[in-house]
Amino acid sequence: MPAPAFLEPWQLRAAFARSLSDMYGKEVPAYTTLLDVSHEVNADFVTQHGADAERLGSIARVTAERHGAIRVGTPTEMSQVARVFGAMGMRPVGFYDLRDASSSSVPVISTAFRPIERSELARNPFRVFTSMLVTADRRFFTADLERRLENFLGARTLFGPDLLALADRAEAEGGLPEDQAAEFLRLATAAFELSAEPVDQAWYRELEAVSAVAADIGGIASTHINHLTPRVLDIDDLYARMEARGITMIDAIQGPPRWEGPDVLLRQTSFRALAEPRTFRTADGEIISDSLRVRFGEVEARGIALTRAGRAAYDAAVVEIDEAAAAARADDPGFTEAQRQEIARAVWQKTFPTTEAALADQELGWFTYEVDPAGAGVVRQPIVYEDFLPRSAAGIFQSNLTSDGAKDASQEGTDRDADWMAGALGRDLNDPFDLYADQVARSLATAAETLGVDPATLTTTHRTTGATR
Ligand code: OOG
Ligand code: NI
Repeated sequence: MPAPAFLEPWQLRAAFARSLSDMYGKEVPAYTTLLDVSHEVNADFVTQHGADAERLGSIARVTAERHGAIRVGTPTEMSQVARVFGAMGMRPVGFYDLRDASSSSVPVISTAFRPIERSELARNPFRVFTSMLVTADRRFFTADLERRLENFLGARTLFGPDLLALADRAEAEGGLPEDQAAEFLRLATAAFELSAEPVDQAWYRELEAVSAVAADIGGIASTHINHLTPRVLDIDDLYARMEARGITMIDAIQGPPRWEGPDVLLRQTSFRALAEPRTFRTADGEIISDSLRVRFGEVEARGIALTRAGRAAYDAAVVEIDEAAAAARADDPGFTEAQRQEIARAVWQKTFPTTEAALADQELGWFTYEVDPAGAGVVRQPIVYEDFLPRSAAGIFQSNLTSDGAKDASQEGTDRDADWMAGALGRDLNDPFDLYADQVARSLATAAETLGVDPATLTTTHRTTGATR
């Protein structure tokens, strides 16, 4: 297919996801293994489950689907990232505070950039979890360290003027002509490449003693993609196949347990990437070779998006599982991950219904409705969860850190919330629940109009069927 002469935001987004994936595969060979195994898992799943396998996204979408993770230092850098992603139709969604979600020292707050329209998500759902340092938080940084960190971050340029000018143009004009698109994609990809510049050893180590994440962000003069995550249709199968290949995964799959009911939200797991060679400048100005272990491999399975009530039930279930597991561990030091999974499954069985129909009826999950082409009723379709989970994110950060760092719990944390993040971004921050609710309302309005009824009564007065169950 010839390259289009003008690339729309979704085409830039899809091309960027491919370009990052190619670059990351060269930098981190284990990622390529992960992609191979993911493809095998997905192909086998489709063979076994037929049309049902595509209930939460077409196989074309799932195969291309990735999320990336990046980390920046300042509100200025955050607002620049928002412009680069804005060019590709990716909007900031959700506010995550990982400072308290983690027992290790993770001094960041985050949002996710992603498409928000249903049609855009179907074209390419590429999303990037984006974290920024909270340098003012005294639990992590003294006033002196904050000042030096701010000086360091203020002196660097992550995104050059040419990249930002092309990004602004793409956003204003709804895309870019092909030559400018190619230049934009080249510069955007390069901005997330691992730099060969020597790292100031003393500075990096000083920050690392506080937090490995802080060192990764503020210890070097550039940024890089931290991981790129493919989506699989069966994460338990993937986990087993990776271990069988001799790749040691973290102890657990984060998020909901494997169980017999519908998959909800997000399940993720990861493995530690190998140490990557990096050069350092020592205090005497000598350049030495050493290595850093900050990047890792991650994979995920996505389930149905939960309503606020469903999410509250999920959050309560997580607490209950934690408490029960802690009690069991106290009684038996040999307590295993398999036993924890058993506890989790039992809690799940009493928290969530085992069918999509009940999840919809109890208003725990989000579903869209379309007029059934075969009759007068409506067909219910689950909405896939497009976002992240703070606790899983903290778990992923934590399980891949080289050390816990240091956190002074006696200090007061600095307040940061969604409004603050919107201010830093210089853009509206979308609420994920509002986006899902909006999708449902629009589907109901369209179906009701076709059938000539009131949208509020649609699901109660018309026979509702699931597409395949
Ligand atoms: C981000 C960790 C969070 C996820 O999938 O929850 C994340 C990071 O390591 O920068 O990517
Ligand atoms: Ni991730």
